[in-house]
Amino acid sequence: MSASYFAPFDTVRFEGPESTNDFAYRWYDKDRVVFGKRMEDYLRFAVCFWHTFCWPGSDVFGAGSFERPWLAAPQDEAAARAKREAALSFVAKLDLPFYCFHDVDVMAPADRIGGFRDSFARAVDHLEELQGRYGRRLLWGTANLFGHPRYMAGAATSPDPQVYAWAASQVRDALEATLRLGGANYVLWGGREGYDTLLNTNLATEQENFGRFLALVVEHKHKIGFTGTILIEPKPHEPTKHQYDFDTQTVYGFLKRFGLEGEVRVNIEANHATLSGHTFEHEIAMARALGIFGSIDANRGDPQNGWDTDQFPNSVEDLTLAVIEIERAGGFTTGGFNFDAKVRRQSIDAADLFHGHIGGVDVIARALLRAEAITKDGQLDRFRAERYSGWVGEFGQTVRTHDLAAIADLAVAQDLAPRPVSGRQEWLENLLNRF
Ligand code: XLS
Ligand code: CA
Ligand code: CA
Repeated sequence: MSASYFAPFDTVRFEGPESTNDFAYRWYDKDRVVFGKRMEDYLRFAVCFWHTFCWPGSDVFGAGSFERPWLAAPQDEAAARAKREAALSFVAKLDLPFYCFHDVDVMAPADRIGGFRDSFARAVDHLEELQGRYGRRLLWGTANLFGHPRYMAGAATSPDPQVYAWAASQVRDALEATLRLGGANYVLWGGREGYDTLLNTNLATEQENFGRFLALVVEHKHKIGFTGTILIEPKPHEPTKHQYDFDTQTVYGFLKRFGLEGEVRVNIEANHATLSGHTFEHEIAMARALGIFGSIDANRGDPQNGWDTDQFPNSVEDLTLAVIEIERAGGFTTGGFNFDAKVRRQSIDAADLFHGHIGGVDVIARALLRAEAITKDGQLDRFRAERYSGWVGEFGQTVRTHDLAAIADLAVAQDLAPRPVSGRQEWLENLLNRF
């Protein structure tokens, strides 16, 4: 009931823009070299377990609409096995290199801590075997510290130290599993690390506990010899009213406070960026400027909806700006593009899972080609460099190195009258539209 679910579909291959095959890539040509790397190595695509194999198509008003055999069966070890088989076989059918999971996504549910650990351990053994069989790799692992009712008031920020300890057990096991499976990163998304009301919340205690938890995770990572990257995934709200990892700049302040800015980077999700009132490229540019760019969760929101709709990306224009920023950051090191995206509730067929991923892959591949053309053209980068060129001249150097009074004296002595210079926004927008 598992690998056979995708059996009617052939492996998706590159056929070029003229192809009439709905199950082919038009732009993602994995061996084509862009920015000096094979597309597959540059983009490092991953498929996620939670939206694609665990979510049944339910919403707050209605039940699951998808017919996935492993979800219809009782949620026991056999169903979990079937789900894992289906998942890895699907990643192979898409011919994408990576996948991502939360502990609870891949295992049969268990409530007591001992049973939970055993069930997860069985899942990890099986995943190791499947990775070998299907030739797929783990982009990142994580622990789900938000789904179970015990986490309703947070995990590392829970008022209850027993909940904190449960979370520590899950993170230890998920981190060690990530190491064993050769994962490139470990993600921490603070889904309920925030509050619903200040009336019952001690902000100071919660943030101290949160910072210490992160420090403990980093310490354990070094202890076990995990050389991948620890990533925090910012999100401003949802499920809670306010989340502490609000956006990239806030996360950086938090890392600085706990002395972890050299240890932890960010996993930027497009829809979380827009929920925080920023653009996707703003978050990447900010991470780059602060030296903490790590990885991407690719998706999009709906401009008319104020929540996390997690739709597949479909705008080459938006993605081009994101890829330009990624290239400016030097490209991915351990990170990649994870599809944290789900098909719509009415897209109930196995075929829809292919359409969603194929579309997302092609949009990003096309954006990559466009970003390369814009970067090679050079006008965009030259304009920006020229705009700041005063800072490399003699006057700029003096301003950079003197104290406030000396700079002020210089302004007075030279009777300065700086001339406003056009920012040329419309010209820059026109320039981009030529590609
Ligand atoms: C939810 C988040 C979550 C993280 C991993 O909004 O995107 O799925 O990526 O816990
Ligand atoms: Ca995400
Ligand atoms: Ca999301």
